[in-house]
Amino acid sequence: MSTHDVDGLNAGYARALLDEYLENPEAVPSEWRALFESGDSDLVATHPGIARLLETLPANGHGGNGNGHVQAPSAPSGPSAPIDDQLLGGVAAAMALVKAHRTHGHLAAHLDPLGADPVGDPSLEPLRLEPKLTPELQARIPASVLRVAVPGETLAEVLPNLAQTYCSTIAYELEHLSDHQQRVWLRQAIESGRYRGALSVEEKKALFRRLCEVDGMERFLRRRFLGQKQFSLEGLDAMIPMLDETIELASEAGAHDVVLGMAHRGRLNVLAHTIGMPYEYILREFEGERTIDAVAADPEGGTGDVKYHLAAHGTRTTANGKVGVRLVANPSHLEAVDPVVEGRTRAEQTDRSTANGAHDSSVALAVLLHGDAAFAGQGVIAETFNLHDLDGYSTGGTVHLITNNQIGFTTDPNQGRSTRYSSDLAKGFDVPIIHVNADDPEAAIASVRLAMAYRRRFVQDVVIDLVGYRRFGHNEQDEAAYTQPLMVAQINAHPSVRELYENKLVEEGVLTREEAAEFVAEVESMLRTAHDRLKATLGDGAAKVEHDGAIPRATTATVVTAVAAGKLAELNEQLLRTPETFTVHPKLAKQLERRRVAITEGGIDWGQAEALAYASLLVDGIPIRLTGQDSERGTFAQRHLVLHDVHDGETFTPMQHLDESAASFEIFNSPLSEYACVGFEYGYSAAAPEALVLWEAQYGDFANGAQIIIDQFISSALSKWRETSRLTLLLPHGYEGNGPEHSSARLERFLQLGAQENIRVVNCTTAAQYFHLLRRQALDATARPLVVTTPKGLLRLKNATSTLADLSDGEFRPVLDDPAADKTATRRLVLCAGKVYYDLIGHDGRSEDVAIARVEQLYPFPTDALAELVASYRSLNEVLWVQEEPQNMGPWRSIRHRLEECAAGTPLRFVGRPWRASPSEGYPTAHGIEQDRIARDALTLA
Ligand SMILES: Cc1ncc(C[n+]2csc(CCOP(=O)(O)OP(=O)(O)O)c2C)c(N)n1
Repeated sequence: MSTHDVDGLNAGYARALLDEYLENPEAVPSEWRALFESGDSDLVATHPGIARLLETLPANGHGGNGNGHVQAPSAPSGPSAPIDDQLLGGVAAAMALVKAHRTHGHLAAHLDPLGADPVGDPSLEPLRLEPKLTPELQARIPASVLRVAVPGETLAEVLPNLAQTYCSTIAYELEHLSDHQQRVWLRQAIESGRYRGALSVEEKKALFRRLCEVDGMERFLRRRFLGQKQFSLEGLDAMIPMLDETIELASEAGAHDVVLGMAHRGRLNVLAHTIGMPYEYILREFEGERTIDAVAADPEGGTGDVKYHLAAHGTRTTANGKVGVRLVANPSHLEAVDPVVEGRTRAEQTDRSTANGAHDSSVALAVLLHGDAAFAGQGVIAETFNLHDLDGYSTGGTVHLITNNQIGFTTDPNQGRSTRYSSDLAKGFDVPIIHVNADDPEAAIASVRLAMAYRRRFVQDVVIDLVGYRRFGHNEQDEAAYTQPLMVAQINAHPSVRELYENKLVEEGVLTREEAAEFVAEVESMLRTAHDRLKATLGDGAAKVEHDGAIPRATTATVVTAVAAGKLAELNEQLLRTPETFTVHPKLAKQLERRRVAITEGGIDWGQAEALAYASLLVDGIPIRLTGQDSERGTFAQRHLVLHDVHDGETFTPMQHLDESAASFEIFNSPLSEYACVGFEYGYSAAAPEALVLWEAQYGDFANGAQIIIDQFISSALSKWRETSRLTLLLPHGYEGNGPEHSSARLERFLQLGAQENIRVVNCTTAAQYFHLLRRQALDATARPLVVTTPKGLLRLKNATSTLADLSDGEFRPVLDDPAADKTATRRLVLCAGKVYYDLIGHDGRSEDVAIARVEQLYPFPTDALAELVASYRSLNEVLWVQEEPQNMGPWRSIRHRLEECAAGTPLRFVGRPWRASPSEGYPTAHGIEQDRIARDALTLA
């Protein structure tokens, strides 16, 4: 062996070891580790010392064979054979081959039940490597140098096992994970086969029985209710036993709740078999007997929703006790429910009796079932993934199951995504992906076992891509062959998942054909009996669903929102307290100091009123959660509920250190998302009805990024699902010359959505009003979402500040009269809402005899209070509605009929910006001119 050759060996074998070392130092033998750690690794790799070391390698793998060579580090063990160039080169190639299986094995895996050939990859082919890994060479390469956990003494023995592990009906993508511990753990778990262990005979029979139920129900419904939509699961039947296994393992890991989110596909099967809803209940829906439908025409009634959107809750008995399983109500908008499920799960996991909301992710598990087209297409998926490892949002690892039927409605994958797999997005979030062929239910169970073990070990999300097909059209009224004729022909000739599994079990001798037929018949008979029983009670009111379908109304009990002055002063002091060693930024310290003075001298501003509202609620045992972009400080540097030590950056949240705090205060800066973030808070608030949950927009108009959540959950959930919450949206709003995107919170959108007292919409003008509003929102026995526009310039406007007495007396007032008006002399009454009020009262063009009153609550509209206010003016010629927003925006078009009612015949006129396609001027000067015109028009009597 020439020196040159030895150097060649250095570059191959030693470099492979170095690669391994760099990725996972523990995986490399200690002698080599010591060598690599003796200096800079890169240098060591090319250091002539390595060449010299390698020169001392034994002539055979065991070393010390009497030829005088010294035992060298990591001498490969294995069958005796003279070390030669070919073998050493072969070791490097073998390592590359192992790595290729781990990285690209999925490309050669048999994942498609319809039999599409895997594309494969040259790196997986031993004869295409350099040197060629011929069978002879493979037989000479000892397995021990390859660091694999599959069985085999040599590469020749290892390779089939490696291929079986990585390229069969289950495949993995994990090499993109940035955490080497996770990679090593997953490789070990996968290659050892511990999660793919064969099922026992009993387990196999139970799995078969479950598939009979899944398949039996689908076929029964199709036969009996021809053409009714059921969004068949057929082709992905394994999903149900996978959920069984998930729930079982969640319970084993300590969960007492599983929260499920999914779209239409297979939902009826989930209701029956995962939630445990009796067949009768589902069959009743098909018979069209749901009470809520019957009352939809009633003005007091909700609209209800289609059967494959409704929420359900059940209790499952597992080996480790009972587990609550909740299927969250969702709209048609695919994947919109994902962040809602996360928020709900987070609420289940949070102990709101502790000061900062102690979070224990082991007690509940979120499971999201995704469609393959939706997973690749809907942006909310990415937004939701981005929440998964954040302090304020983590739920300890969500199990994502892509129910991949290789089609989206009629759209093929090559039209629906630019990536190879539907799951590819998840790679960017450091999430492992397991692909599994849905025709192999045992592999499907194995994928869940691995996924749940990973989640338990690393508290991280995991994705299972269950690849199957869709036996029928998008729904049962749909002809799939119009658009996918070849696929449909193939599917028609393809046995069902149950049939295939039956064949397998019969072949294995686990089951006889007779037993199998018995199972199938039993399921059929169960369904038939349930349907017959139901038919006997149809039309019998007593058997109907438990509620009458009417929307739960608001109660009329008044809420005390005032807080004793002494108590507020005390809380104010506590909020100004920081640990002795803590140094607040000196400029901020001065601002906070002013809050002390404001208590005695007046000048309580927005931020202080808000803080006092929160503190007073916390000591009364009301938990609070506030999130939004930069909300800890506040976009306009008005809040400062989280302080930062100027010396070490440590944070301190005085709100979490109140003397008598009886509930949690959670506050988090959110990621830059509206859709998922609002969805999350909606979910949290729906699951925590006792808590005040607030989401703040950076500027109000950005809330339209969450429009789907606003439309489909916040405003309509009560009518559709009888679901509501106290979710409060804080939306900065006000025309201050900052252009079209920072002026309007699009109040018109929320007001258009207001009906049947589903939400509350407020645009209030003083710190005290805000204080009372927040307290009312938390304490009102009737929970409803609140949309409140919050100010910008007003945050510091002296006129908008309040005194301690304003907080310790009174309540939130939906209308505010002009305190200085002469009720007899006033000829024009200007009504307005929000910040424009201050532009008007301070304006030099104001004529005498013009009074200015405010409508602080816009929905439900305070008709009685405003009518009374208007009537108190005895000489009115006209009533004006003045708004900053263009005429086609803002409140005008939603409240005009109410204003007319209140004006009771006095002429009503609009003053504001004209109809506009964009909310406001882009130029500050133009803004100033328009603002002035509006004020003059409103205030100048002709
Ligand atoms: C946001 C949204 N856009 C469009 C639709 C209409 N739609 C309903 S199902 C569907 C196809 C979904 O395909 P996939 O995610 O693969 O689920 P599958 O129905 O195949 O199970 C479409 C486009 C919708 N429901 N939601």
